[in-house]
Amino acid sequence: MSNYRLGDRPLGLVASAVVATVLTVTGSNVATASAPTVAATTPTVAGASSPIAVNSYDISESPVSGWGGWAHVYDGTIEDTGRTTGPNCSAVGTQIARYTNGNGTLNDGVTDAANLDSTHLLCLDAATDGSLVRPEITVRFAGPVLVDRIVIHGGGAGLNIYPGAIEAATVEIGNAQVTMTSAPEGVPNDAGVLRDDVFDLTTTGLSSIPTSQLTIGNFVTSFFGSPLGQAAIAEITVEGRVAAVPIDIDIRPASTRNVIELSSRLPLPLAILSSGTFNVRMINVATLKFGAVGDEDSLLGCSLAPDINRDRRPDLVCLAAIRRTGLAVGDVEGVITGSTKSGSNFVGRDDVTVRP
Ligand SMILES: [Ca+2]
Ligand SMILES: [Ca+2]
Ligand SMILES: [Ca+2]
Repeated sequence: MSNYRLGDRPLGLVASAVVATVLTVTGSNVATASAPTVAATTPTVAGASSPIAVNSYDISESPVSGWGGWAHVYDGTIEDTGRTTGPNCSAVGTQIARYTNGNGTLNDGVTDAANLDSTHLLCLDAATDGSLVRPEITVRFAGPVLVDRIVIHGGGAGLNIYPGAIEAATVEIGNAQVTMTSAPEGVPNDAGVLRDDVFDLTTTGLSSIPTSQLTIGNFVTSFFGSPLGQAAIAEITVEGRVAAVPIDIDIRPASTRNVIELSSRLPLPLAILSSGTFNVRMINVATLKFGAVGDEDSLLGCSLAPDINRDRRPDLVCLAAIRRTGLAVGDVEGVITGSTKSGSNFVGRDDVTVRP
């Protein structure tokens, strides 16, 4: 434990910390580095949580690469905030920059770099101007998703205390913010602290908000209970589900009242309507579910229909067994869900009046 000198805020702690790719920030306050290869993983299983590719990220305030002997790369815009790291961060006078619209160390697929290169060290303490450095990291996705889990990988750099030091943070999705503690995960660092920090959003309302980006900030870090004004992040990975795209449906196409009589033995007709952005020919019919919440196995069959709503686009008409829909007196809408042949999820809703 003598390697961990908390009192004097050690630098990288690895003597051979060679800064492989140091971004040089010039008088124009903008610098770039070569683009890393980003592995794109797109979930295909409806309803199951799987990796979501991070397509770009921002960091609102961060010391530039090379701070404390830690190096990172970033191919977006790096602007000088005019502030520098203060006496409570390990390297006084290092420029604090704003990173926007790029890819780099935090999404290059390398989660456990064995040295200080490829790990981004953040400052969480006061700048030389006396006010706190408050890094907020925004990660973006290719399309709307429901985020279940965020993993902040601390990296594998030996003999240092920063990987896994995050204890809590505030996660923001849409207009909602939740401050939560993280769960330790992964392999231990040399101090015995698990290197990764996991934020499980499934216990919050955040995982039900479709979003193309999230922001994480207000980081709280510690080392065995002592405050620690820095955080090492080698990678941020996200797991979640592709959010369903809304489509138009028409329950009982011949009627605007959409009365459903639970005692009726007749099948309930409903139409899935094409639009300028959705073609019913792309539907994987085997995935369709319809009922009170949209996961009911109630459909007896579907067939492509001539144009139901007279917009010159083909529609799909399905018949549902009412008793299998889960609909009950008092319900006010019916929901259909499904996937296209290419794996995109969709959801359609229409008003209903349910009678005994
Ligand atoms: Ca990485
Ligand atoms: Ca109708
Ligand atoms: Ca139509």
